[in-house]
Amino acid sequence: MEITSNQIHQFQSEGYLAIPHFFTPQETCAIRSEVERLKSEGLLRNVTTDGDGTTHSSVQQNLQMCPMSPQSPFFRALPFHPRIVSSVSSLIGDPVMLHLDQVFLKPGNHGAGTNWHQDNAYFKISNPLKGTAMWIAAHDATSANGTIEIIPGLQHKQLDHSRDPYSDHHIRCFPPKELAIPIQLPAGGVVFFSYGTPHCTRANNTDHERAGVAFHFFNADFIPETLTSDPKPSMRNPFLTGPLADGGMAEYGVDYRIASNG
Ligand SMILES: O=C(O)CCC(=O)C(=O)O
Repeated sequence: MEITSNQIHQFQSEGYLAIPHFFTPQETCAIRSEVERLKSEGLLRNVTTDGDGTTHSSVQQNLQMCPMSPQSPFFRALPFHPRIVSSVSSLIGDPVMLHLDQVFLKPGNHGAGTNWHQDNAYFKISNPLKGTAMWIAAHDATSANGTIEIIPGLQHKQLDHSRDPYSDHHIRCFPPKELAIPIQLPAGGVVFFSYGTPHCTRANNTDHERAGVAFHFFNADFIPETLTSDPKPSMRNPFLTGPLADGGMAEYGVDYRIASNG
């Protein structure tokens, strides 16, 4: 799968690109199974609060694990998948560096959303189009079960953020919601959206759980402030492309490019 020049143009002008059948059914099943394993081992935690930013809700649940990679060889290896590497490289340019991996799971009936925000309010890179999230629908993601929504065209507008009182650590902003587009995806579909693109997810009011797995990547010529100010550089930021790309050998002692090709 090659990202076309029209798709690159859409990402740059509108700040997002949805690809409904990015992963094969077998790959999708493996992603969902690994999310299930992490959940069943109690590794996801509820970040939803009752409106004071600290008291965890006993009813609403937004179950997050960030990062997954230290406890998941599968999610450590996944970003080295050649289809991911080539797509991200086309969208943000080389050298690509892996930034973060996480999962948000919304249980059926009481799954809470993640409020509006721009990732660049956290990461602060100088050109928000030089970083992208890749949000993977682990289950079919629909308006009914609270799929991700984005606002196109605002990727260069820096919105004001404040602490989200309905999360124990997130921040939120208040973009013009009438411009929002819900990104409905079959399981295994992905949406790439830039670090500047406002996005949120909604409550899951269906009977079935829904999870989104998110990876973030940046062009290493645009290092996020959160990483440059870290006195101990993270061991989780391998290069995916460029002269220093070694499949994660320097960080993990394993070359995941071989594993991904199998
Ligand atoms: O899936 C979610 O609830 C939020 C995802 C998100 O905010 C992100 O990937 O940046």
